[in-house]
Amino acid sequence: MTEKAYSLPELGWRHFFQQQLTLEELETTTPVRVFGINRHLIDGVGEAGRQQFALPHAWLQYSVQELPTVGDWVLIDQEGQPLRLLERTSLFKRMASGHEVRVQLMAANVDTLFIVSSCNQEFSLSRLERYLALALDAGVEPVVVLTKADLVEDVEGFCAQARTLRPGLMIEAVNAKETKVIDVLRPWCTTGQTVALVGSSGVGKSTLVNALSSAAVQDVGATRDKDAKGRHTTTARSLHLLPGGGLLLDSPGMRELQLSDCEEGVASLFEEIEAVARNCRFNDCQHLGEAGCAVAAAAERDELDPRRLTNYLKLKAEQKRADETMVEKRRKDKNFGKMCKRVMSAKKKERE
Ligand SMILES: Nc1nc2c(ncn2[C@@H]2O[C@H](COP(=O)(O)OP(=O)(O)OP(=O)(O)O)[C@@H](O)[C@H]2O)c(=O)[nH]1
Ligand SMILES: [Mg+2]
Ligand SMILES: [Zn+2]
Repeated sequence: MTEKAYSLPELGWRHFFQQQLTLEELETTTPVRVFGINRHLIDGVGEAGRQQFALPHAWLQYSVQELPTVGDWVLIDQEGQPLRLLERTSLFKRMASGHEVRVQLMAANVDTLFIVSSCNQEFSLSRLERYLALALDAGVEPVVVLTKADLVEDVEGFCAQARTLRPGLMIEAVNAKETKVIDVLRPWCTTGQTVALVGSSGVGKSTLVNALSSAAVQDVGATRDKDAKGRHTTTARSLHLLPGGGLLLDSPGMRELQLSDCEEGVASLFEEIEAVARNCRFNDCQHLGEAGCAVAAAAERDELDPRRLTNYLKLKAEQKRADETMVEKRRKDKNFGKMCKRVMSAKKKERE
């Protein structure tokens, strides 16, 4: 088996991360990029190849946001123990599904998000806006990839509509089944660049992933004989090195990301509405019929696009619901904590 080593820049290392290291850390630590996580076991790749390590016990007390996720950079000391997590350039998070209300980290240090949609009835400006808000909130450059361009006459019509969503928005119409698609997307998949994809079911995400990865997808874990012992602990590795030099992040759930806590993304995407809203009489105006609402007045004068305004209000309402559930959850947790303390101290008194 061939042994292929990767340089740090090939793994996505750059000045932003380097400058976070102290002089001592520069000498005594090595950075490792997180390729996959399986419970408390981290699967990383650094200059020395693949490296597996467990989360230090002390880290289990950290908040979710302080723990490593796929795409993160972790500093490893000379004993191979993780020392600390480096600050991220971008972060995708979502509300975990199910009864539990908590934030879940999806991916870190992604450079480009391919927002995949098709040139057919699936195409929806409001859905694209939802994903754009997500990308902007995470701090990631969005690129709209319109698949199935081979199946329609009026491709330009779809592109023109998408172009209205945000000034300077990158849009590429493709046939995802053609190998040529790689050339169109390559500018975002150069050495050290990390890309991820989102989009509805059936739009061609897997087709694109396959095209980008081609047959020659580099599975770093399997290429190192030296680390063969680690191979039996199969982890769901979800960062892949692409043959063209970039990295593709394909962790479970990432492709169907739901909007969670991304108020800033919504605000940034709907700048024209936010600008008007600053003139509402009340600071906390919901723009739902309050007196002195500048947004309603502007809509009345036809100064705001009705579809965008509707979608803006819808996304804001979703944010608010998510926030309220979080607040409610925190309140319950607090009460539960207090109750536990009461029970414990009562028991202690009993024993005394
Ligand atoms: N003609 C044409 N067909 C496409 C194109 N992109 C995808 N398809 C087809 O559309 C179908 C769905 O593509 P997938 O790649 O499985 O879609 P997906 O986004 O991964 O779907 P989920 O896994 O369900 O989320 C497949 O039959 C593809 O061959 C395209 O650009 N042109
Ligand atoms: Mg798929
Ligand atoms: Zn208002």
